[in-house]
Amino acid sequence: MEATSLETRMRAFEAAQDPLVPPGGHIVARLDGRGFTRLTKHTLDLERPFDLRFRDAMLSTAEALMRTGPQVAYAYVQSDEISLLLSDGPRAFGARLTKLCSILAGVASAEFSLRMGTAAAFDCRIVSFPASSDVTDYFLWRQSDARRNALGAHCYWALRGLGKTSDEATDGLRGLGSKDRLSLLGALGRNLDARPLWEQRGVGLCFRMLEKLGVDPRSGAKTVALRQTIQRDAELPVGDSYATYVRERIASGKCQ
Ligand SMILES: Nc1nc2c(ncn2[C@@H]2O[C@H](COP(=O)(O)OP(=O)(O)OP(=O)(O)O)[C@@H](O)[C@H]2O)c(=O)[nH]1
Ligand SMILES: [Mg+2]
Repeated sequence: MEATSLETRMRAFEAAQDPLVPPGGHIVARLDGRGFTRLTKHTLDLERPFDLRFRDAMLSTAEALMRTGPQVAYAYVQSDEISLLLSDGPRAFGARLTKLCSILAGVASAEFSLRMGTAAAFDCRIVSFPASSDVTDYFLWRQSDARRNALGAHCYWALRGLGKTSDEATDGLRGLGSKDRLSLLGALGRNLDARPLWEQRGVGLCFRMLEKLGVDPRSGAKTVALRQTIQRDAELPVGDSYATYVRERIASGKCQ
């Protein structure tokens, strides 16, 4: 077979399995650490249930993703997951879904592994939301997941601290709703309200333009250059205030 017809035939197979990001929607990418329960419990030596070095590695990973190529209007980090609202999602990497997903997962895996000094991997999924209100609901949903995870994790490690085995602690929490879990924590002398806000609310990241003052070396005139920095917000609002906060980022594509 001639080389060009072989290429045409092979390219057709590749193209048939290379879906495009749906046009016109609001694109969110969510990356999640693969097998991080094992990694955080057995491989790494971490504070439990929350660890600042782990959190900072996740935030650095989110920042690396924000600088990868696709424009990120807002990033949200909680536990081992990172959500990115892509403002040019339908266009990045020729809108090729597998290319977008694999590059984001690859960058996240590499950055986090370098930060923590051990091999770690992330998966990535892409969701296209038809309306901006769906995007707001999405981030409210992930934040409520952060709250539920934080409550569960504090209860679990409080029980472990009393000498319970992993199975006993898990069984002890099975079927307990949020109210019961809060009561349990209270009975064990722990107060979630005394913990840093980021544990229950996650951390938001967005781009901010900063003015950098300088001097033109030839004329000596004062100059102002704009520099793009990433702002981390570890004290996010909740409920309606968080919905407004997310809406502002969807509208402007950056911090307010
Ligand atoms: N010690 C510690 N563990 C953390 C921290 N943040 C997240 N984790 C753990 O990371 C794990 C994330 O869980 P999941 O993403 O649900 O589960 P997974 O094991 O990663 O499984 P898959 O995502 O399905 O591959 C949980 O076990 C959390 O307790 C932290 O700051 N400190
Ligand atoms: Mg995970």
